[in-house]
Amino acid sequence: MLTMKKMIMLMGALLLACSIAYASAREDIAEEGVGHNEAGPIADVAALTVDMTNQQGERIGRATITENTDKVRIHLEAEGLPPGKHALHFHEFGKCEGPDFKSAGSHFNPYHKQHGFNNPKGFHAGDLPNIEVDASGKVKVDIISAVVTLKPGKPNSLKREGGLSLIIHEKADDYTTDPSGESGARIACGVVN
Ligand SMILES: [Cu+2]
Ligand SMILES: [Zn+2]
Repeated sequence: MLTMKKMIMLMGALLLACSIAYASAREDIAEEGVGHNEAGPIADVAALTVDMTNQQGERIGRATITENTDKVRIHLEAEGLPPGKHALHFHEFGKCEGPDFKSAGSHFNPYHKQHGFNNPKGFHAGDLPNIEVDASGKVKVDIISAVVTLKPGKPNSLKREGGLSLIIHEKADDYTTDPSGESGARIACGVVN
């Protein structure tokens, strides 16, 4: 039978283990600086609206970008997309010329990093988590990024001369392979400015 002293020590050890696990989970999120938003709406400071267009030039949805202190939220709603996981990135130029959208250039990369959250030399400021399109071809998602800003004049600002673009890809981002995570063709594009 456990003595009272042993019971107290055991409980203390359990509590400590729980708080360490909690802290490391929090660090994982904070380190990445990018993720899906589960914390509810964020106050709108300065909003940007991005109309998303498919390879045929049809408007398929809209993204609304807002900022609260140090985090940017991207609220994306679109339809007519292939079901499944798709990469989503900010690309460096504000030009969406279909059908290949090559005009958008490479990933937005003001700090000269390599691509991918899991790349030791990563990641691009334009890298974002994959989105999941449902069986009906729709997506409605909130994504948080702490590595871009709407404040003008900063190297990582989404508000810049000539703008930049938001792109949805054919495939999921593997979060590792430089320069674009093996995410395939660019299937939708929207000018951010
Ligand atoms: Cu991309
Ligand atoms: Zn990238």
